[in-house]
Amino acid sequence: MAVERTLSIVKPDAVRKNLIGKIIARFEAEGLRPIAIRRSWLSRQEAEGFYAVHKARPFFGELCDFMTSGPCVLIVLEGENAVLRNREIMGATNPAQAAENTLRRLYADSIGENAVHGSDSAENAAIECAWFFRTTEVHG
Ligand code: IDP
Ligand code: MG
Repeated sequence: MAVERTLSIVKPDAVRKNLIGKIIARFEAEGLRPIAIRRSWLSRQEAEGFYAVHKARPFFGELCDFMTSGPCVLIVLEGENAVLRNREIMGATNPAQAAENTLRRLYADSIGENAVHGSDSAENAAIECAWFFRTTEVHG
């Protein structure tokens, strides 16, 4: 297995519920190392660019409204198999279908407001980390 990097976001719903520390502690407990962190209130342009792949989906407007509804926390995670590990820790997109003890099962309210983001491939992880962080801000 290879050491990878992936982008995690503690979404605005989880920030509002004061869950930043719990979520980061979970990543650390699972062996994923936060190597860059920034609390940020995304602009419309940042949210729409980040989710551009979903532009044609019916929920795109709702998703961008939600992601700009308050501050979030942007995190680059590093570790063995980090992309897949983070997806396993997050659980399914819809919290009703997420496995026991996953972050979304524990903390999410709905398929839209689902507590965390995680890159879905190594290729997208590189693009997403670069969308929010300069290389000089990421220190493994
Ligand atoms: P993922 O976050 O598990 O990778 P994606 O399919 O990439 O799921 O969708 C991106 C985000 O868009 C989801 O995390 C969720 O916030 C939102 N989303 C996905 N499907 C729906 C939906 O059917 N209704 C409303 N929002 C949705
Ligand atoms: Mg996705």
